[in-house]
Amino acid sequence: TGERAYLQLCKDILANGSGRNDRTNTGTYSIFGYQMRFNLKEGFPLLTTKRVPFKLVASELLWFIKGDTNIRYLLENNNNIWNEWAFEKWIKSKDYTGPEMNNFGIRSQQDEAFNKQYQEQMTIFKEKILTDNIFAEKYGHLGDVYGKQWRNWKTSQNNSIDQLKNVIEQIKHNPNSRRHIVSAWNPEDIPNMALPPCHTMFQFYVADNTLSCQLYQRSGDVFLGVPFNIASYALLTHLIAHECGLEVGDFVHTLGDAHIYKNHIEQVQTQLERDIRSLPTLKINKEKQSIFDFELSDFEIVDYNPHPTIKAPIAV
Ligand code: UFP
Repeated sequence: TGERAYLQLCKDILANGSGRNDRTNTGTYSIFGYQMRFNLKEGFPLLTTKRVPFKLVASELLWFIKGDTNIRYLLENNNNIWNEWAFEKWIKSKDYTGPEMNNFGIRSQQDEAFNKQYQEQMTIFKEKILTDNIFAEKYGHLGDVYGKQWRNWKTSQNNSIDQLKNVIEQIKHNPNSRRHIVSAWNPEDIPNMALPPCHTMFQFYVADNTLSCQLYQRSGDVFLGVPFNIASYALLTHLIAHECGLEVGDFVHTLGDAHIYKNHIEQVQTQLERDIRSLPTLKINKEKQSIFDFELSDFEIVDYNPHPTIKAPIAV
């Protein structure tokens, strides 16, 4: 199964990864170029060797699909995965007057007193994003990240391109096309993004009434990010197949820099000791057709009985 391929990726990195320093100063073991294949007919690829939070995957994907780039929607859905990136912009702004928060990612892990201050400031920040419209407009945006590029790519002529809508139309009307591509990598906009897109571009492929998807991910945090990314693109493939009246085929996950952070090694080892269980299945509300109409309550994961969550610090 695909999960075996994921665990093999972890083993390969531990065995052969180069020790490299990285932007976050955490340090990684990394390899370059790797491919995993998940047959979506075998079940929904949420890892079973640790719990992967499907609700967070789904609300983030709906946020991309809406073309939204403001963390407010995520917070309204109790999704905290992008907070650090928005918070970073806030603490660097001239409006921020709280205690100095430089390098909060690393320092909050090393210094308990600092961590307490950081948690306090983060709580205040989240509350303001949720309740203060003007503040949310100013500090909730992450820049021209995924949602913007997928739904509203700005052209040099000042038009906008809805890549997601276009690709769905093409899948429906010209399924054999070899050009079913959505790109989040917009070189001109990179300087305006909180984080340059990790999942850089994806392509669809239709054969025998079946929809497959391949993702090129330039950079993958294999312990924390990648399990999430797998589930997200599997869900996207299901939704588009649903709208187009196609079966689901494979999700092919191609990675550029595939790395395990040095402070995730023990967690990975714990996970590798666990046995793989049977995959859950995804149920989608059949009353709805268009990918643009779905809400969180339209999806359900059934028969998911994973091993417990494994906690690990995120590198910011
Ligand atoms: N990362 C992922 N998946 C994602 C995402 C981020 O693995 O969906 F948004 C990780 C990869 C890397 C870090 O560890 O976040 C991004 O850092 P950089 O831009 O330096 O590659």
